[in-house]
Amino acid sequence: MGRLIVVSNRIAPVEEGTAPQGGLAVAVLAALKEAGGVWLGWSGKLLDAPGGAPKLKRAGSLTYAMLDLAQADFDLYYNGHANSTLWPIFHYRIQLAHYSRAAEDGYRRVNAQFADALLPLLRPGDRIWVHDYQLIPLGRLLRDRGVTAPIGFFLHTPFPTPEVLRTLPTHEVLLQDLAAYDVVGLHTTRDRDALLAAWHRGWRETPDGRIEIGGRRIVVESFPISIETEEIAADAPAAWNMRSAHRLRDSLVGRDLIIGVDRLDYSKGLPRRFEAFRTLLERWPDRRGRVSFMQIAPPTRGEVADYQEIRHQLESLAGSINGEFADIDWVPLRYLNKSVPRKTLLGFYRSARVGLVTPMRDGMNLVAKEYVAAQDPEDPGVLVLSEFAGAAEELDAALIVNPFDVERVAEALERALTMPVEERRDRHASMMRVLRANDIGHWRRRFLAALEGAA
Ligand code: ADQ
Repeated sequence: MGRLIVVSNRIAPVEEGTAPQGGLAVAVLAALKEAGGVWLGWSGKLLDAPGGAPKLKRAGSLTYAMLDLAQADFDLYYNGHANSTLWPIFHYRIQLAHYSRAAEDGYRRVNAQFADALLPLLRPGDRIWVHDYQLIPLGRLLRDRGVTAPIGFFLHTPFPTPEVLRTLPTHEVLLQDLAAYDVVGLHTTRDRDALLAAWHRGWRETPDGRIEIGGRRIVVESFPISIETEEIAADAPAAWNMRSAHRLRDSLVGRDLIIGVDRLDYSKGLPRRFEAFRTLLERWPDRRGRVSFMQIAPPTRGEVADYQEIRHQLESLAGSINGEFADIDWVPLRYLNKSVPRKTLLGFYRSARVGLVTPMRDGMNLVAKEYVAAQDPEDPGVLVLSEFAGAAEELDAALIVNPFDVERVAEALERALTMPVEERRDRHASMMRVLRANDIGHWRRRFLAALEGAA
């Protein structure tokens, strides 16, 4: 088995003796440690002019290759085409997409820079694993440069249906880019079907389940990403006992807690989620003073105007809900614009009677899975989950809601808050079976096996 080469927009080098933050970093590092290899990505540093070769940092059998980017290119590539065009379209928010040729040119230029940076680092026998919508053209750019190694691509976002994809003026190019990979991985069967539908009649399925397209045979499959299920379940009791979790529960003085944890992103459905909580307090007045909703949402992509707007909208909504319902000793909605350390988060999940996860669209949503894994199996909380999160395909024992139906989400909250412990245990056990069978290690091994098969 050859080395593994991982390419992602951002690279997260882990200092000796510390643990990686987040499931993806955990999965990627575990894979890289097993096989040895290289992780190439943007260093986080921006320059006035394009930087040269990536800086290399060795850690055992693993090399971090950190690429500096020019500020002007980064604006077009990351804030521009990736986050202001592809992200909204892939999340079915076509009104929010701001396509420009200049931004797309910048996106392709940076992808070419990644390809050029990778070329001298490659050795015979390597396998390449490219991550996410920022780097879709990379596979074809590597092929153009003569790379014959197996190249896999995993998309962390949803893939939109053909009519939505068509709003991207250059969708044909994107579809050709994707066809240049040996393995294309998506979160759900829905996303896989959408990609195959977008390729239209240009493909056929071979007897071994591969897809023949453009004279090549490739694997196109759903690989639902997951979490470190056992580690989270094992760490959660201690996290529940941390000072931060005690502080939180002390402040609740026996009230039920509903928790939401998301990056501040318009795809996460936060305005309607706040409205659903307001509806709960309106329709069930006896909930007033007896339940608190804590939404943790650190701002991201603050340079993109639509993100500034959603932030203002939420501040205004939170203010209006608290203004209407708060009492001298009760603040109904706690809205925190900050990130929380992972361990602390586990303690918060376990302290919450309800996990409220209502994106309008989400590739998978790992918060939903983490919330379930962190529960006390004897007295678990209830997950209220959007049908438009990829996680809903696996976690069908959650209370599944349509996030566009605010009344229905409020009803699900009321149902969750009154659910008998037997039903909570049954639903939790059923979801834990799924999360144990498909944890992050399983996800990584399945993808790498597919890539190996392509070698
Ligand atoms: P995200 O959109 O970032 O990921 P998600 O899947 O929920 O969404 O992953 C977020 C991760 O960051 C989780 O591990 C969570 O614990 C952590 N996190 C979120 N908010 C936090 C906060 N306030 N403080 C601390 N940690 C926080 C993208 C896609 C998803 C897909 C993942 C992985 O949009 O659909 O599930 O990639 O493929």
